[in-house]
Parts: sequence; C-alpha cells; structure tokens
Amino acid sequence: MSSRRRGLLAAAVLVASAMLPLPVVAQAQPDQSTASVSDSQQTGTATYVVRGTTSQSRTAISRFDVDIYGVDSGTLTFAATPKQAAALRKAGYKLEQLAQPLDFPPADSNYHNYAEQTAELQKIAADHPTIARLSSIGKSFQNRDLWLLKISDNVATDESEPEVLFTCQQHAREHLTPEMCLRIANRYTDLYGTDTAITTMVNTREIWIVTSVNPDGSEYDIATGSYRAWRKNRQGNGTDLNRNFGYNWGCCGGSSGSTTSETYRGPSAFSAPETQRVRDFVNSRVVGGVQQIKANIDFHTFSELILWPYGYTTANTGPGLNATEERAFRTLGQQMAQTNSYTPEQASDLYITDGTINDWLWGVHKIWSYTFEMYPRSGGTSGFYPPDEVIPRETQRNDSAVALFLSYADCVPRVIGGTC
Ligand code: 0X9
Ligand code: CA
Ligand code: CA
Ligand code: CA
Ligand code: ZN
Repeated sequence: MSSRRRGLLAAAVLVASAMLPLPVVAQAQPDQSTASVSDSQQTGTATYVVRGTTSQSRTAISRFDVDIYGVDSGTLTFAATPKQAAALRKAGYKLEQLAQPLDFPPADSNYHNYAEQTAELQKIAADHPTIARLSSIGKSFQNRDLWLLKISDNVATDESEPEVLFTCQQHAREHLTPEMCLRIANRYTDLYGTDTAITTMVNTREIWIVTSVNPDGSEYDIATGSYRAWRKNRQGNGTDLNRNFGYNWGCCGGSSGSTTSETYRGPSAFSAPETQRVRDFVNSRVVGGVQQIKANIDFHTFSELILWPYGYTTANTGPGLNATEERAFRTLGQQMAQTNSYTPEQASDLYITDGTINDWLWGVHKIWSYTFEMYPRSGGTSGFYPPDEVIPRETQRNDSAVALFLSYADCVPRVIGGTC
C-alpha cells in the first residue's frame, strides 16, 4: 500500500470521527462592524450559531437547507443566507451571527482563505492591466465565483497562441495548492519585462489559472477554527470532484458510489457544479474545431509526485493514448521531476482512479495533463496541513518545473523530438 493511500484512509477515519461533537467551535462575538471582506459579501451567506440544540432541533434546522459546519456541546454552527436566517428566526430559533469570517488559525495566517485569494487576484489584475485579466468560469454549489486569471500579452484579445491551464484545489484540504497557483500568477506578472524566460512565455502563450476549483469545501475545512480534513465539495455529503469528470466515469473501481465515501463520484458524470464549470470552460476553448488549451497541471497535495494519464487503467497505453504519446508524457514528467525531486510515474501506479480531470482532459481533449502532488512526501492527515512557513520554499520548488512545462506547452511531443 502506498503512503498516499494510507494518507487518504487515515483522513477518512478522521472525517468519520468528526461526526462526533467537534472539539472547537468559534465563539459568537457581539460586534462585527469591522470585518473586511466577509463571507457574506462573497457568497450572500453568514455564519451563525444556535445554542442548546438537540438532535431533534438540529434536524429541524437542517431542513431549512442551511450549510451545517458542526456541533459542540449542543451549539450548532452553520452558514445561512439572509432569507434562511430570517425564516429560522421567525420559526423561533435564536440565531447569533459569528463575528469572525471563516479563516485559518492565526499560526497559519499566511495561507489565503477564499476572500484573500479573491483580493490577491483582483490586485494582480489591477496592477498589471495589460497582461492580466480576472474573470470567473461561473459559480460553485454555494455560489462562490470560481476565479479565472488570464495572463498574456494583449490580454484582452484572444490571440492565436497556445493556451495553458493551471488548476488548483480540487480537494478542499489541499491548501498549499492555491498558494502554488497564486505564486505562478504573481511571478508571471511581476517578473514580466525583467525575467527573459517569463517574458517570452507571457508573450507567446495564453496562461489560464483557476486558483480554487473547490472554494466551498476549503472554506468549510477552516470554518470552525480547527481543520476538518475535508476533501470533497459541499453538495449533499460531498462529491469528490476528481472522480466526477466524464471520461470513463465510474468505470473501474477507482471511485465510490457511496455518498459518504471520500471518493464519492456523484450520481452522474459532471453532477457537481464545479466540474461542470471546468468542463464548460474547457469546451469553450474549442475554437474553429481546435482545442486551444494544449497542456494542464492540476495541483494536489501530498506525496511529491508527478503523474500522467491514464489513471483508470494500469496499462501504460490505452484508447487515445499510444506508445509515442506515453513516451512524451513520461519524458516531460521525468524532466520536470528532475527539477523538483518529485517521483514521476503514471497516475495508476499510485492507485486506480476514474473520473479524474487528467483522464478527461487527455481522453476527450488531448490536453497534456499532469497531476502534481506537492509537499510533503509522506505522512498522515497532518500532511495536508504543513505550517505556513513552508509556503515559500515548497511553491518556489516548482518554479523550474513550471517554466519547463510552459516551454514545451506549445508542443509536448517536441520533448522526444516529435512535431505538432
Ligand atoms: O486521488 C486523487 O484524486 C489524487 N490524490 S489526492 O491525495 N490529492 O487526492 C491523485 C489523482 C491522480 N490520478 C489521476 N490523475 N488519474
Ligand atoms: Ca506559522
Ligand atoms: Ca497574447
Ligand atoms: Ca487564444
Ligand atoms: Zn487531491
């Protein structure tokens, strides 16, 4: 059994035990006039507690369709829209609104929560208006924007340049990954005009960055002030977004049909709003019958791996993936791994997965799609929560791999002497 799999199972046990009363629930505070960009401004919801609840009253409250974060000694914490809050109050529940927006513990304050990611992206776009533009591929299940940053010269124009997609945080608890996407965003804007390689890439590529595919899950993970090791999105019991993509969805025992499983694939391919948004964006980049996006890195944590398709089969090749293509995937994967000391391997060498973004991007769109599993190399659930002090070192660690990847993104087969 791989260390990666052990980590996943350990996390599953922890999440199951989280059904018991939680150790910590943030305390209600009287004055919240000074909160900066609050959760409510981002989503139309606020966080509330109701004290002295019982199983019966919690069931009744949950039927108002609020997003329940947890319960501690009868104190129930949940997110609700103003309408839901008004309805609950009318029904006689004493709601107290929490003063603090959802955030990381103070010791990890250098991680960017959703509001901070939003602010950072807005600042990047404002500071570099000619090469950076912020939009959204649409909304999450809980109505958060899934931000999309484009970086290129003449950014307002759809030029005929190879397009590259970076995606981060499909999995809620993998908080190092938005930091990776933000680092790429900052470097390829701040160093434009100074660093020759970066300037060339920005001038000759169109770079798309989605810093968080799963903002609902990541806010949920940090909502109570102590980490919950949450992986999935926040639709029902949660869908594993990286099992919900529509290529050989649910084919091969690489996902679960059980709603409570950590790898629940959803009731159908693309049942999650978040994967739908990614799908629709990628499909929208087919222009004149040609997919404009040529390559992708999907960032995860942890295990220090570089993975390539297919994940659904242990065979090195398969339908739509011939031996030459496999060799190109492997060669570039190995070359990138030389720069960051990750382990390069086919995704299924880790374990079989079906419905992943990599398999869909390659199988349907022929986009050269890799998974990077970032720091640490091994560990249990705490592997998802390295202290914020490691952010600079462990994101910088991928600078050369990202540069190499971008340099081949116009034609990955070139890495083995091929042409496009
Ligand atoms: O299981 C996953 O989705 C990824 N590992 S994680 O611990 N971050 O959850 C690995 C996915 C790799 N497999 C494919 N891309 N096919
Ligand atoms: Ca710290
Ligand atoms: Ca351009
Ligand atoms: Ca273009
Ligand atoms: Zn992951």
